[in-house]
Amino acid sequence: MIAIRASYFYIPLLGLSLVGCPKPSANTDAAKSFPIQVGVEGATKQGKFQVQIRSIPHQPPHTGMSTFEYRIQEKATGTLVTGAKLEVTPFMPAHGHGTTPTKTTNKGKGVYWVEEVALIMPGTWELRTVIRIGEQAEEGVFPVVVKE
Ligand SMILES: [Cu+2]
Repeated sequence: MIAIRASYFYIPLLGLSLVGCPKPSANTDAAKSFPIQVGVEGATKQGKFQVQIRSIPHQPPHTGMSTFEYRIQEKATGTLVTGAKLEVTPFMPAHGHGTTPTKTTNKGKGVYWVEEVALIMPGTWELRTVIRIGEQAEEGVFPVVVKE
């Protein structure tokens, strides 16, 4: 009886070892695949923009470097906002400190990437975000709970 159980136990393990570990993906645009599920969603303070935020390599993000994808729509009409400039300041209100992302890119179709965001410790952070179109600007504060 013990021998039979042992054989059931080992067969799946052998199968796994043949599959092996996935190779780490290259850091290219093509390799960046954000989750389908939205991580954080909210409106800017005056209600002009509706924002959906997703993150890689983890959602919710882990301590370390993350990339956030913003998808921005006009809240009233649902129109994708294509011509905006984003200024994102990650801030940890409980500790009074933040960090600065190094790269923000307009990817078109209402999608913007905020890359190389250093979330240096776990806990509740805010993505303090200014969305600017020409002379107009509106701020949104989007909370993110960062894991270990
Ligand atoms: Cu902190």
